[in-house]
Amino acid sequence: MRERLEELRVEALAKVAAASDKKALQEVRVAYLGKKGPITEVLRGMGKLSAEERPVIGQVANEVRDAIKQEIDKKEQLFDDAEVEAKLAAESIDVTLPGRPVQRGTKHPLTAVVEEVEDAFIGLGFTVAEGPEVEVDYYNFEALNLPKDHPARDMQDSFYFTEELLLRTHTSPVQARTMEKHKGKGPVKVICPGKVFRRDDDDATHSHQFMQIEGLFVDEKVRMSDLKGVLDSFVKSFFGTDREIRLRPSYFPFTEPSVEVDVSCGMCHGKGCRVCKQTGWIEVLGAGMVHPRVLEMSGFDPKKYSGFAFGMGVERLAMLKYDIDDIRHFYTNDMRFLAQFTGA
Ligand code: 2U9
Repeated sequence: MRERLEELRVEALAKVAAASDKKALQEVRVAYLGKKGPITEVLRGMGKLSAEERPVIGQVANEVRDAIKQEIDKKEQLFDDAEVEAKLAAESIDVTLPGRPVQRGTKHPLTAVVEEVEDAFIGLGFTVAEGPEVEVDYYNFEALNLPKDHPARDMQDSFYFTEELLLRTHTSPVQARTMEKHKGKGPVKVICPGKVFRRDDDDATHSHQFMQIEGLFVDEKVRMSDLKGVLDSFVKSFFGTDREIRLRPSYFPFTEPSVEVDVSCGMCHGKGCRVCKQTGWIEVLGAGMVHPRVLEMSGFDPKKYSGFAFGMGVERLAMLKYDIDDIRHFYTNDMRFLAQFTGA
């Protein structure tokens, strides 16, 4: 019986050593240590042994059982440890991996241009004023000396909500509202940037929505030469100190006299090229002395006060400054276009 037990020990330990996973180990455990296993069988047959043999064989049987159990437990622990290790390795984070690059946004070129224009005028004592994009007929037209029968009020040219309500066609109503707030007392010195809307077919130079910056200075004894000095200073700050301006007579209902303002061509310096269409000059602004009726309608006495006003298209400024050939680039959000304006 002792030999049989030793054989079982060798056999079981060999199977433990050969077990490649926990399932195989459990099979060994059931086969050798289970109720129907060979060791239990030996222990059951002990009744047939003599009184001297019984404790000796009992002790050997217990030793063999304990040795097998110990080996199984030991190997099971190894499998458990390996399982935990594998899990930890699979879930580990490599903190040394470089981060994924984040694409940084840039200012929209129109925002950058508006801010640059604002800075130039703030330096000349202007403040920035804003107003509603949905405007009433009175501020958009009437207060600007555009009476009911004026062609600019044609339903075909503006986006109307009702007969009285429309998307503003220029930022001029903001100046009219600002003058009204000052209750007839100067000075008023503001620039008004913002979106404006006109019913137009979009093409390379026209957009049904675009941005304007307009300016207004009303005080006692404001003269045309003040206008010229302010615009010359702005043009030199925005386009460069080597640029000149010239004024040509024009017509706007809200200013009298009115002028178109040209800037000398930065490409050919007056010689004539494709940019200035061989003239040496590029039109950038409209301006003039505020019409006395416009002053009056917003509560200012035209005998005491005078003023100048000007207006410019932001897209046009940006197109000239950055040599952009199509206004639609500003509104189609092509990243290859936008990413060129890094603000540097
Ligand atoms: C008030 C009084 C006068 C604003 C002015 C212009 C001349 C002008 C255009 C330039 C290109 C608009 O973007 S554009 O199409 N603007 O030429 N705007 S004077 O005059 C005002 C405004 C408000 C109370």
